Amino acid sequence: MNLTPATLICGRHRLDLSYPRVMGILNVTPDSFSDGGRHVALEDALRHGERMLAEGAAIIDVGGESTRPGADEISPQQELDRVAPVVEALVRELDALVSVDTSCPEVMRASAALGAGMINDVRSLEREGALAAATSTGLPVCLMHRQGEPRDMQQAPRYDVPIEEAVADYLAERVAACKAAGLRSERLLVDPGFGFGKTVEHNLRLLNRLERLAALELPLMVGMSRKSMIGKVLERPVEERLPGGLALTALAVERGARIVRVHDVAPSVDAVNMTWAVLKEGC
Ligand code: 9MG
Repeated sequence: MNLTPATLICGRHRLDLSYPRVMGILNVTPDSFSDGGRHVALEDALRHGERMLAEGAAIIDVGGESTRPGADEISPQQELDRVAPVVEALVRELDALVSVDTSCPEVMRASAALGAGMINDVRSLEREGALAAATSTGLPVCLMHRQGEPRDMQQAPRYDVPIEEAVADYLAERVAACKAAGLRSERLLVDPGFGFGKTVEHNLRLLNRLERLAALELPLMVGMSRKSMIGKVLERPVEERLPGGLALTALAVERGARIVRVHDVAPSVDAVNMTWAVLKEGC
């Protein structure tokens, strides 16, 4: 029986997940790996968010800390200074459903107060104070698997069990920790964390076995857009990874993903909708 909730309550917004949705990436980092920090200025960020919504994004994911391999951590205040004005403007001017990509308790609380509707934490609320902060916001939280920290995670990733088992076990553990802290499962999503402490082979196998995560009975989110797994398989630089990414998106949806986090919203919405049109006929 699939107990995955069809609707997430995201503050003022309801997010229907009875079909797959697209989350648009809005990096507000000066060193963002794929947009070169072009959206740091508030007006640029707002227009970029507006365009992604017009192209069919259901959620805008705003992040102020770069999580690309090798990136250094920044202070909570630096992160807040980057993220808060953008969250506020997207909510106030566009009434957008904003997800905040953060591991920082202060940023979670402040973003929720500004009207954000979701928390996306690549560290699965492991940072001190993050579990309590996320619980207090009342917002849904995406828990993501990773091995190591962005600074060193790609140095020599290895696992003692098949990657899909390692990821499923870790996520099950974090879900249990959230429930023990009072964060109900209706507010949780899970993400295998493609590229976070994984070799290309790990990433490919994980996508192949994505259905293993269905056992968690929570909405599944994935992010593969422009990542190096595409670059390495196809030998493409970052600006030529869209076709490879669309293929991965279609496969992820076929294997149960309900949110796909992407840079290129318009083609991804088409890929998701086309894949879903086929899958619906099998229901
Ligand atoms: C912030 N971020 C970068 N990559 C990501 C991914 O694959 N999933 C999630 N949830 N967040 C990500």
